[in-house]
Amino acid sequence: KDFDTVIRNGLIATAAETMYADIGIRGGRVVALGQELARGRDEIDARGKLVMPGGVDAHCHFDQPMEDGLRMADDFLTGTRSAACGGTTTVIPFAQQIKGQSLRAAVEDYHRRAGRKASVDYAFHMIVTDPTPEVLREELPALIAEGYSSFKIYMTYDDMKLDDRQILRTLAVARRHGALAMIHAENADCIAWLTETLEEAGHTAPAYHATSRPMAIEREATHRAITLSELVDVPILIVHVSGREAIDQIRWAHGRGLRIYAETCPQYLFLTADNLGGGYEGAKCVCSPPPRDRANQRVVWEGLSDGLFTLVSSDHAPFRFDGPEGKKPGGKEVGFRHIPNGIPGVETRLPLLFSEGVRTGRISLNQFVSLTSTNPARLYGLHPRKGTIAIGSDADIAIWDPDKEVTIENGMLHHEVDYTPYEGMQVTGWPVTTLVRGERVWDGGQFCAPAGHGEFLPCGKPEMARPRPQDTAGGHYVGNLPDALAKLSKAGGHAA
Ligand code: DUC
Ligand code: ZN
Ligand code: ZN
Ligand code: ZN
Repeated sequence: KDFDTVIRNGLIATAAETMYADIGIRGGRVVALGQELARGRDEIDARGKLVMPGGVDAHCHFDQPMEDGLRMADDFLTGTRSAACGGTTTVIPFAQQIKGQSLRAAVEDYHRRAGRKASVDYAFHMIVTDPTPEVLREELPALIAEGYSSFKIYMTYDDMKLDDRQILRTLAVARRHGALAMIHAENADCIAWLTETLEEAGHTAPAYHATSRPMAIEREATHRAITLSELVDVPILIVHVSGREAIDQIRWAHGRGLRIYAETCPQYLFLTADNLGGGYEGAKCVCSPPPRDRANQRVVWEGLSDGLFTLVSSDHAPFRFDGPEGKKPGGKEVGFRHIPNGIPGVETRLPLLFSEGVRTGRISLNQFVSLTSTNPARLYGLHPRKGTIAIGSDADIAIWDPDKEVTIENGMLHHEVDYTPYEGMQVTGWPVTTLVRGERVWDGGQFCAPAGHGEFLPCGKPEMARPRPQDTAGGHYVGNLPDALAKLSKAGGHAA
């Protein structure tokens, strides 16, 4: 009945509750929540602190080789280190299929990349770029069943995009086998035409990246993705939603009762297209879709507070600015077409959202936990092991000093990128201790994870990926019950 660790006197916030309680941890799990718990071998005094489930960053890129030989600065060692120091205890990066490659070979490749390097737990989303009959019939269903229950589909980028028919076929597999499809919604042909038109006019500076990807092309692709999802009758997640027009499409879909989930990222709350201007330094904020303007930032904040968005992820895509393989390759300024798309942010995601979201009252503390931890865990089949503080859940916990004032500087961050887009921003509130399965990985300003502490997490088939109930009359439909109940009712032969 003794504890390995007891966290005492903190204010615990989950997606559903806020309570004063102590947390007893044994064997890496939460085994007691209560008052005046017995002493643990290790005691953490959280008086005056906030105790929250560790963040689940369900969209980040580590060690993903790019088309033109570009390399990411963060691998699973430095990427997960940065996550841990920012209060994130689970990450879900991508295993990208290269066209011509089998999906399984891609997954195996990324397991090798992860090796024993991770300090926080991790799962994988697949990226399906080559949905051959073999992939759709054999590999994808098998991999979904083995714990890779989500995948991303691109509507743009020549080396990754699927056409609408390929998307429909792939979504049909998601529906049949219970996976969640994530869609990058931008119209590839519009981008290609705008890019060549800008280049012909000699406009190649980073600022034109935003000009080449206006909101209309995200709006169109978002609407098309919704339509494809409706045809197949399967929920989808629209990733990295940047502003009003895409949000309007998603609200329209919700009005029709469609299960369209939406993700946004800090860049759409804290950056604008102006950050891409002012010379080549603007390359530091080149990501896709591009940041919009202040009015769009406000609409994204509204979508967070009113529940339009299911989750906030970093979309950490770690390219250096200087150096041979980054945004300014070999010190050379390149046209916007050649600037790798993506910005770092796995460590700053939670503090930025806490400071500008919770402290200003735009979202509640419980919404903060939902958006950054509980919902992503649910969406990807990791709940209740991850994403909450409850008896039996992994002791993945971030202890925050809610009043700590921090000026963000790249030097204090733990990624390998040589800049942060948020340099100089002032935030209030920062995680001071992070535990992964009960072990300290970040404490006293030090990264302190035991080497290779992070484990691979097979994901269950997410409840949220199920199609809408077709017939709820008479209560015969069990598809909407939580997994455990559905299993019970099957086993007991008592399904209504
Ligand atoms: N999409 C992502 O999800 N990440 C980086 C670049 C992109 O286009
Ligand atoms: Zn199946
Ligand atoms: Zn994307
Ligand atoms: Zn991404």
